[in-house]
Amino acid sequence: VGQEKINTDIITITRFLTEEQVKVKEATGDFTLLCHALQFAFKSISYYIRRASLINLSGLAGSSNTTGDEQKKLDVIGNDIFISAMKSSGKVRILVSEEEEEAIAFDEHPDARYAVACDPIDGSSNLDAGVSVGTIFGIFRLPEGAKGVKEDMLLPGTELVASGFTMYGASAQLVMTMKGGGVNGFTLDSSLGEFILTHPNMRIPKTRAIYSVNEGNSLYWEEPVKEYIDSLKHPVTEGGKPYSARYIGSMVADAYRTLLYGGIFAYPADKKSPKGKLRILYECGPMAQVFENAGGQAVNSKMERMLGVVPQHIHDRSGIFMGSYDEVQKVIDIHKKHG
Ligand code: AHM
Ligand code: MG
Repeated sequence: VGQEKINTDIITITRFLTEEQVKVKEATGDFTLLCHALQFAFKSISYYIRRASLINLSGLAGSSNTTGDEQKKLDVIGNDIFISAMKSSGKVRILVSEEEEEAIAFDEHPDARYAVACDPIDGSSNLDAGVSVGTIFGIFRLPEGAKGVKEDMLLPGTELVASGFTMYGASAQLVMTMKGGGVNGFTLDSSLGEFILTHPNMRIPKTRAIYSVNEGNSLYWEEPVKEYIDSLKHPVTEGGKPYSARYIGSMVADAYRTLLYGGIFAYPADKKSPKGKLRILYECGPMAQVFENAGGQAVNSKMERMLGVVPQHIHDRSGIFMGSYDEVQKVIDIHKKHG
């Protein structure tokens, strides 16, 4: 009586990946090593985010990145951590980061077979307020003979061998999926310094009355988007309740909640930003793979499958609607009606 049952058979991410690797006959261990480097980057970034206000890491770095976004000190640190981790893994041929205009080719590893796309700290406008931010990543395997140039990365999300994100919230949560596989969630136990499998085989609920969108942009929305969001707020069925709005403004945090609770997250293309805001390679694509593999859907503003979209350049943008299967279906149906 009163004795707690202690789990002494913990599944760390290292154990998880090792067990996955033996299932794949031709596996060389390269992918597993790459993932080790990835999770180390997540731990380091998490560490600096938690200490930011104590060690003067809040605020701007005094520069702006390629897209003119002002860079925060932590954006710079997160980017540097990520680049070193990928480089030192020896398994990455080329890396695209939101913070770098050009792709970074690791010519010192000419035989490395992987290409990685990342947003090292997504949602950085939330950083100084201590609100959750995250890292998003997507991993491609390069075809034989790839030269390690940025054009190698202009691939649709269907080519992603793995992707996911880490949310730096009350705890660090790593969500990861592999091509054709399920979605698994790990929580960083900071005293052990290990990501522990806490959310095996995550499935997104089929429906849920929650929507997540920056409604301040509604002036610029196209008709079908306006009609869709209106329909959520003014249910036509008798006794129907309007949806709840939840918008953090950190894609990773909004996505994580949507994955767990269900609902829809949208950042539509609009009259002001006809290509949308979020990036295909390291925001929309990886998220779409996670949501599809968890049983949800993800489409762009033309209602095309997000994973099928091929970026025209490495920082190309897209509108996105992603979430519960049935919630995204409603968006698709309304758009179809408009023709
Ligand atoms: P960032 O990569 O510069 O941080 O911008 C991406 C973020 C997403 O996390 C979030 O979904 C979106 O921008 C919020 O944009 P807005 O402030 O326009 O609502
Ligand atoms: Mg971003």
